[in-house]
Amino acid sequence: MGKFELPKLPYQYDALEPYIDKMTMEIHYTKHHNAYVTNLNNAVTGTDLEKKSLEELLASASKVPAAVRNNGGGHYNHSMFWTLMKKGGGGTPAGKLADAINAAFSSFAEFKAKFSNAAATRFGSGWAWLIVQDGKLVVSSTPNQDNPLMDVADVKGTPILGLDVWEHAYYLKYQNRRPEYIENWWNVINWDAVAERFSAAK
Ligand code: MN3
Repeated sequence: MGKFELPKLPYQYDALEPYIDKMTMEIHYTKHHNAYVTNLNNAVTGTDLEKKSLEELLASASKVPAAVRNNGGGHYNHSMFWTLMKKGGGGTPAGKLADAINAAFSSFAEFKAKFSNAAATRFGSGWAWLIVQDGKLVVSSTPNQDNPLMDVADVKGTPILGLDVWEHAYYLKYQNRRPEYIENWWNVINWDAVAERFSAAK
């Protein structure tokens, strides 16, 4: 045991079928995310970094050991990712989030195209993001387990939506067809959760 813990998955492994298959969910959560938590704990336990919050560790990513940057990012990104999806999700956002998306990208369709392109064109492993930056919505992407909260990020801000495009997130079901995984993922987005993050970020 260490300071950081694997959060409870808010649904069953098969909840996001057929878009995200049960085996991928189970391995992704119990193996990949769990390993980030274990390795993060191993990297900070007994050091000064043990006193820092996860957000503080991410904000100083350029100064912490690579194991803290990689596994701290992995823990943060996946903890967020699970909450951004739900059974019966999808559709389009409403309210202030919808207004902000229309203001920033002209339309939901334009936003979806821009985000999907960021996810599809991230070379190798990484994430696509919708972030709040100085009160405005911006689409970006990061390599590996980096994220927009890190001081090393090219585009910084508060992430409110993120998509994991590591092969481990889709390869069992989609093999090399990352664009198909991305397109199907829009059917499981929990827009209420994204809207909550949006209002908290303002
Ligand atoms: Mn992953």
